[in-house]
Amino acid sequence: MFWSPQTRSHDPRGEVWVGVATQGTEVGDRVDAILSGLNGLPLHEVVAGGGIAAAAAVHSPLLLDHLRSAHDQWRSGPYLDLVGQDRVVPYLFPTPAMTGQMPQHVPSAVHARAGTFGYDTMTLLGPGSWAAIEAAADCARSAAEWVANGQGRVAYALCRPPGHHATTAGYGGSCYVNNAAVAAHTLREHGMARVGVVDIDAHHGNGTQEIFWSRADVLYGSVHVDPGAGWFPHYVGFADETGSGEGADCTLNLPLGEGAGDGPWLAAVERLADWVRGAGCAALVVSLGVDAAADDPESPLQVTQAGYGRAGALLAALGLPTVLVQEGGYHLPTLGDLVGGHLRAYP
Ligand code: SP5
Ligand code: ZN
Repeated sequence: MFWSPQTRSHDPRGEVWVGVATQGTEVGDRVDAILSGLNGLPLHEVVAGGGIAAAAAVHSPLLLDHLRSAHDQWRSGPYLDLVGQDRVVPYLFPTPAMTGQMPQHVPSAVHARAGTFGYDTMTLLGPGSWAAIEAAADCARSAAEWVANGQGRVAYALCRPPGHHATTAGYGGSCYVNNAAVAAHTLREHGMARVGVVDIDAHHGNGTQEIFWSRADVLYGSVHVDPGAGWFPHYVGFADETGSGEGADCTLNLPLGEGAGDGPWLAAVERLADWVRGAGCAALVVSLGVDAAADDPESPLQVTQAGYGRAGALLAALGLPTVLVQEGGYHLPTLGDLVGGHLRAYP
């Protein structure tokens, strides 16, 4: 496993959800809850600095600049006095509804610019956020390099904050930089001809899908709760999204109805594994969210801990060099066992 203590330093403090300031769910305590389930896994050194350099291959430099600088600008702007809180939160978004066909400007005022890159009101930037974002990307990068260099076949990156909702030029869904895309890019860079990304987080990984949408060298497949039933990310993650251009048929979405448990969920994981096998992938990235678990507060799926273990066995049976990247999972009492149980299925 690859983990850095800096991943604790991001404290979003809260989320603004449908107009209400709610307690944040993507909290630093998640790190310790996960670590408690990983006793005995050897800890490898995370090389600092490579993560964001690799992220620049899959993200817009403007997004990375914004993430790096926005909180400092907020702190040195009038916001502490004016609004009385120190987290960067967008309030206005340049969607087509507002700007139509007109050219879009990137505002210099940070409370406005935040809406250019941040696409929801739940994904805040605080004083330690950038350090954690960097550390999470470094974990993914180091894990992928370790696998690509043949030092081991399976590596787990305990990334926090998570990444699969981060798009080429946007952040949201508690995600800032796409750690799974960093891992996939790294494996490609080391000559793995084709990389399959399998996303078993309860939510659709719209960011990863968008990043690789038109590419044939990285496949994206996901099982998740049906966004059409009212679940984040709402606009993306439907079964008719299959990729475009060279990436045609390189995206596979398997949305499940609310309340789906081990039976349909494992059947979908098996389909994703078969799809990756049939496509001749040379390496695998698993977006390991454990929020599909029954007692998770953020999704209505009903997967058991045994189900997460069984999913690990299905993916391990591919026999591919594999990088697992931590995504969501919010029920602190069971988080460690869910992640640990999944990882222990890999030989
Ligand atoms: C990485 C990941 O799992 N991101 C999930 C983002 C979805 N967040 C949506 C939050 C919706 C409302 N949460 C309200 C909490 C009340 N229990
Ligand atoms: Zn999730």
